[in-house]
Amino acid sequence: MDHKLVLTIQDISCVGQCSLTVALPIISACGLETAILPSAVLSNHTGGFKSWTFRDLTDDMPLIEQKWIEEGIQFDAIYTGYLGSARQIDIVKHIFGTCSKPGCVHVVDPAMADNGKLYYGFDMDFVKEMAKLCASADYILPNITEASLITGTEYRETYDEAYVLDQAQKLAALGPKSVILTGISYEPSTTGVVIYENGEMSYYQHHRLPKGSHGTGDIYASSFVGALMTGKSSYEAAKIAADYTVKCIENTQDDPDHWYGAKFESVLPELISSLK
Ligand code: PXL
Repeated sequence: MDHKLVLTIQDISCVGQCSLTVALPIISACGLETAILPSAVLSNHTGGFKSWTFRDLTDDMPLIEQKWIEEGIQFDAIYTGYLGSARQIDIVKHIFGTCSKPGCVHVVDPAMADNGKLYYGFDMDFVKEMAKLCASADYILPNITEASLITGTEYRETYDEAYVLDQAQKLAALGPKSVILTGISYEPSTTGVVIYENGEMSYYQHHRLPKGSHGTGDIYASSFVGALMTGKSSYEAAKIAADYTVKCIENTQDDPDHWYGAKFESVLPELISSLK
């Protein structure tokens, strides 16, 4: 495998096992050089803690980009996660244009909502901008809440294959090469991921654990990027990432004190073996 340089753009939540503190170790563990562009620094994530600090780094982002342009630094892949504002989305689109090697893979996880609700601080203007970023990506990885917001269709807690196909087709019509829909569950005991590519939909189903964990979307997207950039197909990468995410949740579910994230670190060797 030749050496690959991956850039990931998202916040640093200092505590809470999400965004950059997940993406950097996971993608690095996959054997890929990982560069970061922090969009903000928070004391901890916004999903369940009482409060947090938020240092917005939006103004630094174009300055950092400019240095990379001057140095001729370009990336084999750019993966974006949680972004703090519509202006950051514009900056990211610009970076796609200036810092991509020819053939650079653009992966967008529109991390902004779950369980039928937008995360704290986001509104429909942000959703509109995120839809535009998805349009300029190669791979997008929304959950069903994010998909319904982006496509402007009704969010459903229970659904059938026709509903999921409709979401996937509408998302693909925006422009990405592949749509990976996460957390797709047709019956209570299982869940899975849908891969929609070249007009065809496939499904990888796996066991559903009774308790989810915060940050698993970031674990999923990071391990997907890791597997994809080590040469796996979209379907294989989607499957490897799903199996790894399940292991991370299994590794955490018996520890009630660990409510804020999933213990992904001690099962990293299993992710690495699945790439062989
Ligand atoms: O895991 C997504 C995420 C990332 N970053 C921050 C968050 C969240 C989800 O709540 O609050 C700051």
